[in-house]
Amino acid sequence: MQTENGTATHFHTCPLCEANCNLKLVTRGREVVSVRGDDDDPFSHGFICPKGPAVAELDADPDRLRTPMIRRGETWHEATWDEAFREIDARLTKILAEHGRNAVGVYLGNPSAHHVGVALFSRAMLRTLGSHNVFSASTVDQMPKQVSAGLMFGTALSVPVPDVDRTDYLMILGANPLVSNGSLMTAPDMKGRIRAIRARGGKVVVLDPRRTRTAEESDEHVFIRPGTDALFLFGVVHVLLEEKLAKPGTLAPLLNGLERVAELAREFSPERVADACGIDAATIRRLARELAGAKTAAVYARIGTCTQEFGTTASWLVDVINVLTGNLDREGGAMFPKGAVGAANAMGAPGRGRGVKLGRFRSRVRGVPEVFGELPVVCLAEEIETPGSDQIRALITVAGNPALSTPNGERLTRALATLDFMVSVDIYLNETTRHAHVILPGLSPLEQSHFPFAFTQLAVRNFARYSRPTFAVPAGQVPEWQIMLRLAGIVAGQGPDASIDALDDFVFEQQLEKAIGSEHSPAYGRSADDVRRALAGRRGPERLLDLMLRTGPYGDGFGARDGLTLAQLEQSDHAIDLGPLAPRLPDLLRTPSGRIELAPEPVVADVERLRAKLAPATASARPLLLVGRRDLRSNNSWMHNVEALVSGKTRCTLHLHPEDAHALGLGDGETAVVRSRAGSIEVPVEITDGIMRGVVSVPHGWGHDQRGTRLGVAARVAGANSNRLAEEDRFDPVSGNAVLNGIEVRVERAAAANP
Ligand SMILES: Nc1nc2c(c(=O)[nH]1)N[C@H]1C(S)=C(S)[C@@H](COP(=O)(O)OP(=O)(O)OC[C@H]3O[C@@H](n4cnc5c(=O)[nH]c(N)nc54)[C@H](O)[C@@H]3O)O[C@H]1N2
Ligand SMILES: Nc1nc2c(c(=O)[nH]1)N[C@H]1C(S)=C(S)[C@@H](COP(=O)(O)OP(=O)(O)OC[C@H]3O[C@@H](n4cnc5c(=O)[nH]c(N)nc54)[C@H](O)[C@@H]3O)O[C@H]1N2
Ligand code: SF4
Ligand SMILES: [Mo]
Repeated sequence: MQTENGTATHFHTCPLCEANCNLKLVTRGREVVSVRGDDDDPFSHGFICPKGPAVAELDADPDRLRTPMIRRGETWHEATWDEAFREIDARLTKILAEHGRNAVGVYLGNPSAHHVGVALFSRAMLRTLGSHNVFSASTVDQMPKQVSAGLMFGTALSVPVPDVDRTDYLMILGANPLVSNGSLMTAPDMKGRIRAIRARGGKVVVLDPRRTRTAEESDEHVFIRPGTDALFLFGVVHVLLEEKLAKPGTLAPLLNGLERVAELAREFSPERVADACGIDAATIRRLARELAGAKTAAVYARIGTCTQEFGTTASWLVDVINVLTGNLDREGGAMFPKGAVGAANAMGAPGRGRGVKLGRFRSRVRGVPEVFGELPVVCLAEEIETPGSDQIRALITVAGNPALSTPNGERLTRALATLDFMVSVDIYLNETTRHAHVILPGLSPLEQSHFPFAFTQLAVRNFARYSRPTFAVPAGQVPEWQIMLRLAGIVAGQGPDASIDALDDFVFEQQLEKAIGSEHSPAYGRSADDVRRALAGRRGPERLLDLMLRTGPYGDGFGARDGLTLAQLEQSDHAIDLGPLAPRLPDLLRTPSGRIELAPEPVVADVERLRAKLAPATASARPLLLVGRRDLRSNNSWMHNVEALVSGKTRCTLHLHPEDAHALGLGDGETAVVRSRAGSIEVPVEITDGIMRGVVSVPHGWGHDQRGTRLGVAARVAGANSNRLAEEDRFDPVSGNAVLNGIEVRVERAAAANP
């Protein structure tokens, strides 16, 4: 929409976090004049956080890379795309020829999940490469939840989300959605939603070792000792069964393994877990009764319960409780969204499937099992360092900063420096990409289209929204889906100039076969030629998206019925509302049994390890435990180069309880050294009673003081990398997920800084 003063209005989904707010942008030429929330969007209703407007500064950031870069020694040179791809081809092809596929590793970072082009086309690159050494940010994040959901319901994204807009009781563990804006729960404006629960007479309870902003908005906050959620949740299960409060109702005929759960829960009485959790038994019993007694209730848990010692067990127990209280799949409980595209639980035969298989291969050095086709990132450094066949000699990183975001950042940093060759697809020269030999820059978010590919499968209300690019792709830049395909061409041995069109067609044809081949597809029976013709004007992500939308659960089946098409979404500046969550059982299940596996074998087998936690510990023998936290103006490691977000108070501080500070002789603002088995960092102390005694907190994603980066703003507010304290030998054995919370640390005054 163009106006007389030369400005234009555009709408674009904010790509920064899972909330997927719609932004209303006013532009003049290539400049963004203002960014606001889109009041007319039926999904985000005008909500944005302070990071939304920062998309404009990210777009304008002079440090953001716009040209491919090649490094010779310590010096970076700007290169043409052809030069960059020729360099990659020459060096990767040689390594592949001499050492085989596993010699090339890949790391996919978090933003790859927020970019439809990367999300759809990185798979082609990975499949063509065929390396076992694929890693991602998922194993420093949500993998435990995906494993537990996969085992219980049959696909890795069958993750129940709390029906926040209708629930009467919400229990939140290890999540701070007022600051993070929610994860595995796409729900803009959680503050408004929590207030609404309370306004309609409901209750919100938060269990967290910190009194978070979410806790402050809630009815009750309970401090919980890090890493003990599985014990607490077992305590709740114990009470539900012992006091005969469990009432799975209509779910009962769908359950396998209820007896096994009851057996396991027997020894985890509230009285036995209380001490370890730091929560008295009476409180655990009361919370269990409240959950059972509420008209509707949902238990929701996130990062704090995933990135810890018992990540899968805790994630599993959350849904066991949702089942036992009869709240799974019912309005106001924990429900399954129905994603508009790509939802494996909405495709193929309903009600039964192949389920998930884990551990189909193992990492070379430590023998850690694979999860959903990738290896845990805690194994990355050793796979680079350890000589032998299948040693990683070359690495491709895509939208990731593992040097800051994964355990033992110092060791990984050293390992990256030893690689024979490294390519990074990224928008910054940062702590990770400085080790690359070639950097291929992605685009500004405003120069590309957007579709919340994974997140329509995780939203608290079903919706679809497509954003056209606000700005055209600048001359001489390349969309990331094409970068993925050119890399695919190289690893396929087709050289640096393989035809993008041919590769794009190849990816499309494979998807086409899947999309119309199943008798359950709404487009079943359409000829491939009809579909090709219908999509003739489209290429790349848009062609795939249109195909997936139209053959998805809301799609028009290419004329078979009334339904969604990409053309419809393109015509709408705002989201298309697809209604409140609706019950989906039993059709959603893809387990081989066609039932909910309430006691999946790999999870049950790990309960033994949890039992060891029941042994009483004396308070004095309890070490300080480190947890993380997030700041509203931060986004993992990579939005720290935006002045508007990092100005003001120092954010990378050590939260310390006043009594712990007193015992350690540390004052507010003094510099502390924090040490773990992996390493040490120095951070300023911030004394606060908002943290549990015996627990300290440092946010992750900082540590921008490393040489050879191009982050003018971030380097001034460097902070320290908390992941130098995270230990690469501690992970949740079921999912391979790293332990980032509940790390034993020692804290003392820094000698140099405070003589
Ligand atoms: N201690 C501790 N560590 C944690 C966590 C924690 O809670 N505590 N949280 C973990 C979690 S949840 C996550 S998701 C991970 C994140 O781990 P990573 O994904 O490895 O790290 P990010 O900080 O998200 O880095 C994103 C990278 O993508 C680049 N980038 C941004 N936009 C684009 C784009 O459009 N295209 C391309 N090609 N690149 C882009 C950025 O420059 C940056 O290099 O960190 C984890 N690490
Ligand atoms: N502002 C901002 N927003 C973000 C991000 C960001 O970096 N900054 N990152 C995005 C990403 S990638 C993700 S995955 C999401 C994550 O979103 P959330 O899961 O909401 O993550 P956090 O805000 O880190 O909240 C985790 C909470 O767990 C608590 N905790 C730590 N250990 C334990 C424990 O053992 N038990 C319990 N019960 N609690 C514990 C911490 O104190 C913290 O309050 O946020 C996303 N949104
Ligand atoms: S909450 Fe903030 S960062 Fe997340 S999508 Fe909305 S505006 Fe963007
Ligand atoms: Mo994440």
